[in-house]
Amino acid sequence: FLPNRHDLGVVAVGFSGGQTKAGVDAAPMALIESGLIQQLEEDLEFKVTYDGQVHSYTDIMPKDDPEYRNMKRPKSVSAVTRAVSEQVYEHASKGKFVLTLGGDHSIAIGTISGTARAIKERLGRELAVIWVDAHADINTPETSESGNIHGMPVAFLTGLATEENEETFGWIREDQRISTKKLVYIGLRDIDRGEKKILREHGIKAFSMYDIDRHGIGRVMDMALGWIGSDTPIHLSFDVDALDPMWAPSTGTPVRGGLTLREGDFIAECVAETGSLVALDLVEVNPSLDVHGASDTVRAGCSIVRCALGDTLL
Ligand code: 6HN
Ligand code: MN
Ligand code: MN
Ligand code: MN
Repeated sequence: FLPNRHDLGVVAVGFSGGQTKAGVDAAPMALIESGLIQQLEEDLEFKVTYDGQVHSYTDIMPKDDPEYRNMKRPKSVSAVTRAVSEQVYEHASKGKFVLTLGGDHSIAIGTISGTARAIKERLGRELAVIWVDAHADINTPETSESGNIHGMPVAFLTGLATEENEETFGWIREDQRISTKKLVYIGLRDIDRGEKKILREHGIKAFSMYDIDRHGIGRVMDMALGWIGSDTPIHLSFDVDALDPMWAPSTGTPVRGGLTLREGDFIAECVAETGSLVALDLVEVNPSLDVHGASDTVRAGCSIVRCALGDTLL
């Protein structure tokens, strides 16, 4: 089922509307300017399909976008993620590996729905998702304390949150969703009360920072991949705030006590090693939040992408 190992589709999503801090939309350009795509082509010998633009989707975002069901900018996020879903599906349905550069984490509503649909159509298989993050991003509009949709993508993707209305995520169909049984979290350390209840009630597999300290990252990866099972297509959604702010300070919702740079790369390497990775998101890099220069965070992001694509495997 593997995508052609050397065909890579890149989608650059300059979108920040899933949260309230400006700047995360500048991440794709910062990552690309630091040489990421060139490295994938030259060092990893990928045949890259990239339209050469960072999409901002301004033409499809309504000017009037009031709060609805406690969600901030619901129509904009819905329209953008719907467009992203089509872009990702376009690549994935042709058997390409898909790399999406965000953008805030709300865009995963688009990326994962696009991959899930393509994998179902092409292979009749269910997609597994590894969500690496300090946060669970599984709030429903009702449990969310912030109203920011980047804290809700997993709820929409699993069907825990649903909507009738086309223009506020009603476009998400069954074949674009994922199962809570095929979802694994790594790196959690800041989970809202409502989210904790959801994780428990649905028996969702989660490896928190506690588990990483207790067992070590090597055993945690064995357990995470064991839960998914071999020969299952994997979408890796990597929020850079999973890393400790010491390594990745330029992000909108930093939480101390996170992964080391090396643990982040190791997670990506282990997923690469399975040979089952079909898509990767790198999100929440915010170059304008430069604590001591955003270059550390951009470099960390590039490194994770290269590791996930097999750069460091012999
Ligand atoms: N992210 N749980 C908080 C909320 O607002 O719902 C934080 C979400 C952070 C989202 O980092 O992708
Ligand atoms: Mn996130
Ligand atoms: Mn996060
Ligand atoms: Mn919180």
